[in-house]
Amino acid sequence: MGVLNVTPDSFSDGGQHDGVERAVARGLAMVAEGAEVIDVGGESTRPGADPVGTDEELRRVVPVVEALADALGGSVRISVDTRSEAVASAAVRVGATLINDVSATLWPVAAECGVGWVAMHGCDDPRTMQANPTYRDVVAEVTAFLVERATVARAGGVAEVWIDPGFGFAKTPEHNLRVLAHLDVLVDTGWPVVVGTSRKSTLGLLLADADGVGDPVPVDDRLEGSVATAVWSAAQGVPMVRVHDVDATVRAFRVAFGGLD
Ligand code: HH2
Repeated sequence: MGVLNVTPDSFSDGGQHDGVERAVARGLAMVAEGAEVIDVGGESTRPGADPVGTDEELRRVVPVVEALADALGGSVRISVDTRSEAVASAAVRVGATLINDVSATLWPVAAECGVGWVAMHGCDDPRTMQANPTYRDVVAEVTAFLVERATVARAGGVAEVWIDPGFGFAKTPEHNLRVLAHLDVLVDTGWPVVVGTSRKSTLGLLLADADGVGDPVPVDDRLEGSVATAVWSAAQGVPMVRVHDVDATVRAFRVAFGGLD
């Protein structure tokens, strides 16, 4: 899943894909690099981000999904990364077939529209989610939350349900690493898992440690961490990773998984 943020303020690619033409070009480039899903998002949910009004989010997302769907002609899926019911259903009307829902609440829209749904853990409110994340057992609690959400959605009529532990959402770096180390627990639930570690700050900390420097490495210097954690996730049985750097990830996957029969 390639990330296409059409926002001015996303933490790693904000403002880079402004305008429908530039956004579509980036989406098509990711398809050429090997992405099988393009995830279009019009609201940053980075820690501390303010919510975007529905009208503005619609204005950013819908024309891009529509133009991309036209250009792709159904060969590659489009997902819409949103917490808004209105944006999710508008995006589906113009060609999205997957609702990537960091709020884990929008399954009724997916049921009504007959599309897939990703339930992510941890994003109740980006303004406060990093204030003091506390768990007794982060892996067990995240898993229980996601299985409950998935079960409710399936019973409510969503045929295609994915679960995502929400790396970087309402979690300390230690929580993130614990979740990552125990992805097998999520995979063993039987629900298909999505993981999005790409360019996130926990990787900046790990890379700083690896480099022996004090401060987290900046967001544009986290490629190895992004690729390594994507490969790790896939090796644990995760069938979809959400990444900004599609080319590097696909190349790494070819080496890691495409070798001997
Ligand atoms: N992470 C982000 C956004 N959406 N969706 C899923 N399913 N999983 C994730 O881990 C996830 C997500 C945050 O990353 P990004 O879109 O790059 O940044 P921003 O929220 O600043 O736009």
